[in-house]
Parts: sequence; structure tokens; C-alpha cells
Amino acid sequence: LISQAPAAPKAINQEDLNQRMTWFNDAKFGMFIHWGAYSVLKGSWQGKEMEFYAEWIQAKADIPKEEYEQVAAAFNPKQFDADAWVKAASDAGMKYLVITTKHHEGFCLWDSKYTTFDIKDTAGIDRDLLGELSQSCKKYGLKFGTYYSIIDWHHDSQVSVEGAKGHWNKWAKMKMVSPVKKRKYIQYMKNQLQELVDKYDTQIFWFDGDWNDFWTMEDGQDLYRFLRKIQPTAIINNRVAKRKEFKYDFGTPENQTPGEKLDYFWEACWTINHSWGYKAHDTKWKSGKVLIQKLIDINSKGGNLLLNVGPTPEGTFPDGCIERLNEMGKWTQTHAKVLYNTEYAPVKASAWGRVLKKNNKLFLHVFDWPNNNQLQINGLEGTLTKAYVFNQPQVELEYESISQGFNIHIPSKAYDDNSSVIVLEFAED
Ligand code: FUL
Repeated sequence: LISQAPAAPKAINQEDLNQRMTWFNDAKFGMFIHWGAYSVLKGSWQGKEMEFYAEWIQAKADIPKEEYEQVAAAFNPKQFDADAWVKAASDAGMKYLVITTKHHEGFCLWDSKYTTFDIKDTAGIDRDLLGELSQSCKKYGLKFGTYYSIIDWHHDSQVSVEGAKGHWNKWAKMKMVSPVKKRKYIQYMKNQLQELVDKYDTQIFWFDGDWNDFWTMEDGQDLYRFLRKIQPTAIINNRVAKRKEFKYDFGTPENQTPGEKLDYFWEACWTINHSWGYKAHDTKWKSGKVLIQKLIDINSKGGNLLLNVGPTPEGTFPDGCIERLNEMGKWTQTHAKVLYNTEYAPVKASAWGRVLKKNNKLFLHVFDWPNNNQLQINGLEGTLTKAYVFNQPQVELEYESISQGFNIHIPSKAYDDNSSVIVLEFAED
């Protein structure tokens, strides 16, 4: 797969890129966490359930800055237990975690030297929430990453563009007050990102908000170079610059999965329900089965799944999330060998499922088990030496060649409702 990485522009050394992306490539599955002042409101303002994402509530309800500071002041996650979160992620099969350290609202989830709009000065929290989380990640062997928004509704450098229309209201587009303020804001960002490196050793920079006109490709590339220097091992998402043109270090399709493999490193982020931030009335949870198949589908196209959880203001995961994570964990733990460290298999997609590859083996992840005891796989070359149901190598399955592929004689029933795996072993040449 490494050899299939995109050609990097000069500023990005291809070998370095491949090297720092190796763990990511093998990881397949990570946890996204949207948590901030917005969590306090649980998706409702003045008794009214708001539409859209809960982390956008300040914009959607048009809450004035001063009033919103009171919301942030009420953030008090007494039940937060970093180990419980990271263990839940690890048990689900996730290998890394990305948390919103500063979403569009501007509230900082750590005690930053550069603002008073943070958990310490505004909410009076004496714990180092991100410190606890990054330590737990070290303990459980997960990489720790940080989401950081480029737009900031609280910072005095920017104001909303009045009259902006469409699905996003005026808050979605911010403009800089002056060039001087812009320079100061960029310095503010750099100072804070340096804090995230120094205090939490962040290994993933996950930016957002690049759609704003004030943020140019050059601003993004400059920030990219800065981060490369201060944390050489960190990986950086494409929203650091203009995501449509910039592909480094990885792309970020959101709530959608590409139809085919992309020619650069990528990760699709999806929510378990609809909102990213906690929304009490959003209970449209995707099923464990849908999520497991989503993970495999994404992995089969060379991408990772970053699955989002929106914790409650008290600091716990909603029950609906825990149930889905448990279901996923049951499957990923029993199927670790046919999931992690796999690579993209250049095999035509089949109606019955998806295919992953490791060395001389193909893993046929069968979502829809054929009821005629025959599984056909097309577009394959090579000498097939053995076919068996995953975990039962002693029971060899019969097969015959068909034009450019094989017909495998499979048992009458799937052993797993989510995805059952058939292993094909090929002669090494
Ligand atoms: C979007 C944001 O506006 C959403 O609030 C969310 O964070 C999502 C992952 O990215 O662009």
C-alpha cells in the first residue's frame, strides 16, 4: 500500500510521509470525540430542541458571546474517567483517539496560557482533562490526537459575515477584523498548538474550518511547515489548508465513504448517530452491524474509520454509544487477524461483501451470505492453494476456477451476522 501513496509536493518528502503514516495505515479504526461547552446544552436552547449538530448550537440559536460564556462556565464533568473512555475505545478495537480541543466555539478543553476562555479560567476545573486522556492513551497503547478549529467564534480577531445565506447561517463564515488581527490570531493558534505538543505530545493534528475565505492555501501550508518542525512524527489532516486541493497528510471525507480507493491516505469520519456533539434527543443510533460493515467497507478501500462519540456534559459516554462500541468490539476482537495490518486488495467489489489482503492471503468479508453454498469471486489472478472459513483452516473448502476467478463451496450458514470471513491462500511467487 505504501507504494500506492500519492506523489507528494516538494515541501512533503514522500518517504517521510510514508513512514509517519505507517501506524495509521495499520490502525484502521479510531475514535473521534466531540466534547466542549456545547455539550452542556445537550442540543437544546431555552427549552427548544435545535436542529443540526449540537456543537453548532451557539450559531444555530444565535447565542451572544457573553451568554455563551455562561454556558461554558457551567461545564463541569464530574464523572469524567479518562481510563474508562480509552478502555471503551480500545475494547471496541480502536487504535487511536482524536478529541476536540477547541471547536468553532473557541472554548479550550485545556488550561491554555493564551486565553481565559478555557476549562480552568472560565469553568474553574482544576483537572487536566487532556492530560488524563493522553496519559490513558499511552497506558492502553492508543495514539493521541487533537482536533483544533481554524474558525473561532470567541476570538476577537474575527467576526461573522452578516448576510451569509444558505444552510449555514452567518456564523459559518467568519472574516478577519484586520490584517494585524489575523497575524495575531495565527500566532495565537501556533502558541496553542505548541502547548498541545508540549503538554500532551499530540500525534495527530486534526484541523477544521478551512472553508473560510480568510484562510488561504498559503496560511495552511505555512502552518503545516510549522507543525512539521515542532512535532516531526505527527500526522496532519488536509483541512489544515484548503481541503479540496491539499491532500496531506491525509484526506477527511465526512459522513460519507468514497465509492472507491482514493489515491492518497484518508480517513472517513462518521458519527454513531447524527450529531457530533452530545444531543440528548438524537437517538438515531446506527446499528452495530451497519458500523462493522462500514469499517470493513472503508478499510477495503484503503481508508480508516474515525467513529465519533459525543460524551455527556457529566463526562460519560451515552448508553447508545456504549452498546454500539461493545458490539463492534466483539467482532473486531475475534477478527483482529483479518482486519488490522491488512491492505487494499485490488479485487472488484462484490455484491456479497468486501475483500482485504495480507501478504499471500485474501480475506473475503461476506456481508450477504449466499444461500446456494457457492461464493464467486471475480477479477483474480494467481494460484489458489487453499480456501477455508476463518479460524477453521483444518476444514478445507472445495473450489473451482471460473473465468478470471473462483467459485468457492461454502457452508450453508454464515457463522456471524455482521460479517463472516473466508480465507483464500495463494502460492507465493
Ligand atoms: C465539520 C464541523 O463543522 C462539525 O461540527 C464537525 O466537527 C465535523 C467533524 O466537521 O466540518
